[in-house]
Amino acid sequence: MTETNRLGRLLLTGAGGGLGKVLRERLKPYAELMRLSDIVPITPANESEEAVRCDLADKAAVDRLVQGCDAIVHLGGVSVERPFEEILEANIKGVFNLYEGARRHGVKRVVFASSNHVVGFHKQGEMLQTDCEPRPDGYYGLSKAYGEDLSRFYFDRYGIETACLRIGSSFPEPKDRRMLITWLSYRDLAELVRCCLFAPRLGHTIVYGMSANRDKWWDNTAAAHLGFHPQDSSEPFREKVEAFPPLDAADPAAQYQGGGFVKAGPFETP
Ligand code: NAI
Ligand code: 15L
Repeated sequence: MTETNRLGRLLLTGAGGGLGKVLRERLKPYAELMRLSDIVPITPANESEEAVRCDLADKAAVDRLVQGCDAIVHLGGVSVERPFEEILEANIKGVFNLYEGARRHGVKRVVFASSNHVVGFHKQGEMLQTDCEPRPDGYYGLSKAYGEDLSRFYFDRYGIETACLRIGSSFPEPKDRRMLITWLSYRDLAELVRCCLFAPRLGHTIVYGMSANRDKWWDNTAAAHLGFHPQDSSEPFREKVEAFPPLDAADPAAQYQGGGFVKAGPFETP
């Protein structure tokens, strides 16, 4: 990847989702053409966009999707805790299909939306480095841990560079006390992705996606080469969030970094 600030064709998976809609707009200046993909239909806004409807679990379709792209921002998949069978298709087979496509078509850089749920069973208040022990808090977190390991393999074996973004909570504003710590503003998200797309050397990097919040559980020192400097903070929302009573201290959602995800399921199968 050269030190330029504009790509040819950028593939954005999950373009119909919450963060996909945000990045579709905010990454526009950095690509001649955005290939927008999702399992739901998307309409291109103008000639700088093309839309490809595709199920990530469909290997042949993903292979065609990836062809001709210069870089990939991979957001597509199941984004919450769900039964294993759903996660398996969209997230585990999906990320494998994507990297196989990248290998076959010579795409050399991927930004992968991983998640804080890779480390969700660490205790709140613990300070985690990017190379800490993964402690996934469910099938969803496990699928993101798989994506992180898979991308490491594709870097070691095929030289495909990846940034794994362990995104905290990226929403218009933090919704609860936990999110005062895990919040990533949309502006900071877009800047983080931009840094990953254009860093002269990416290699295989894991980075936590959080704004410059007052309290922190995550240390991004090892990802300093990305040059990511968050501008926003959850502080302006503190009063509003803290007007609501805190969770009971015995609630696992108040004890572990993954919050409510740590008590989702089990999903009984008939
Ligand atoms: P979202 O659920 O709004 O978007 C995900 C998109 O993926 C949806 O548009 C959905 O239709 C698409 N999708 C689902 N299954 C698919 C399949 N089989 N084939 C193709 N597309 C499929 O989620 P959101 O919030 O936009 O998150 C984007 C990514 O970032 C996800 O990978 C999520 O796991 C990750 N993330 C998001 C966080 C957040 O705070 N928003 C936090 C941590 C990670
Ligand atoms: C995630 O990984 C989810 O995709 C998102 O919906 C939030 O729940 C977020 O983590 C979070 O932990 O707040």
